[in-house]
Amino acid sequence: MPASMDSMRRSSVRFLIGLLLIRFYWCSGVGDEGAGEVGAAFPVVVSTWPFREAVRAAWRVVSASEGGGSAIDAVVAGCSACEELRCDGTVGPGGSPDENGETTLDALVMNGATMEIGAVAAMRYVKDGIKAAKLVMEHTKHTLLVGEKATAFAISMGLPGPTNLSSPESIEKWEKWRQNYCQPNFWKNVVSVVECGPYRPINLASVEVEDSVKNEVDGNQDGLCQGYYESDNFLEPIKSYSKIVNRHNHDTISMAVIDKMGHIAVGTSTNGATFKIPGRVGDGPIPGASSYGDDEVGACGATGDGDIMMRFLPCYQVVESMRQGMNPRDAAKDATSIIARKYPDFIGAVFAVNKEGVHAGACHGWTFQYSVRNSSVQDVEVITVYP
Ligand code: SD4
Repeated sequence: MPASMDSMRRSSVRFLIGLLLIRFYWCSGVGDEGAGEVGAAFPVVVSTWPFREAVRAAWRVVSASEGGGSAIDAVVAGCSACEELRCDGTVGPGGSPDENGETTLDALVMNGATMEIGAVAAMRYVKDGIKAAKLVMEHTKHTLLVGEKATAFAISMGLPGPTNLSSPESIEKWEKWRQNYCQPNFWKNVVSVVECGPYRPINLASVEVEDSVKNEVDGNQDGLCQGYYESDNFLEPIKSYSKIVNRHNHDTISMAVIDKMGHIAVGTSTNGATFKIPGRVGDGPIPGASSYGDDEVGACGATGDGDIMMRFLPCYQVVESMRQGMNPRDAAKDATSIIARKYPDFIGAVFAVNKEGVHAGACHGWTFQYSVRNSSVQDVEVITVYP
């Protein structure tokens, strides 16, 4: 080979190696820089309330070595932990008895990569709410199953049951409530012949009422219940739900996880509102009400008076506001303010986390706490948000 050709070949090889090296350094530069940012941002777990064990359970999954678990698996692990621990007595079995003394579960899980959702509402006799929701998402084309049919589905798909979801605490709470003439409760504009119902619409003329009931109520002029309420302070009519909704009879776990790949999942699990009317479904299993997430934008979790909040889909609102460019703090504040303008007494809170892992919370009517775990903290960090 002539010397000139040999030298040309050597320079070409050097050039190619050079190119490769440049490309390698350039990639690893972006990778490092990207990884730096990404590492600070996600994986991340955010949850309503100081539910530390639930957040740790999710973190263990999503931060595991060799890639880490998926956001979905982490959300399910986190919410399941809360169900097993019966966080605050308001998640999982054994809490929030309804008017019949029964505990039922509401739960939802959402995959922010595909926008698939699975949910169960007013589910009886199965204690694994979030796992049932995941089964709906992964093994059906539906979004929401309810009541005993949700129970049958969950058991048929392998979850344990039927199980009594009451606990000594929930039964005791319910018995005390019965002794207190079933006050407070969620009825309005009704009369009752005896305490604790059955209740009838206050305008008897407009409904069909059994004769016996009608006669008894007519005999009581304004209706027994109404007079009764007015004569006694602690039995006064419920003017607003905020009287019966507070931190101790009403909260829930809503969780958002961003995994190492940047995929987002959200989940919610709750046993709903204490002394709810049987059949009531709260915001827990309603997409966009209790939680919502989209890989392209970020995620949101909510807690509070679900009967009010679900009318506004606050988490959908938060995510869509962030999509339009709002930062998480403003989006969270805006979503709670929208509700407060119509219901100044409502109690509730949301957290927002954008796809970079930046988070914030907002609340109304109570002081709210949410929990965060990412690689910039050693353990779960609890953040307090004031109204
Ligand atoms: C509900 N929002 O059923 C749920 C439960 C709760 O804070 O208390 N959330 O209304």
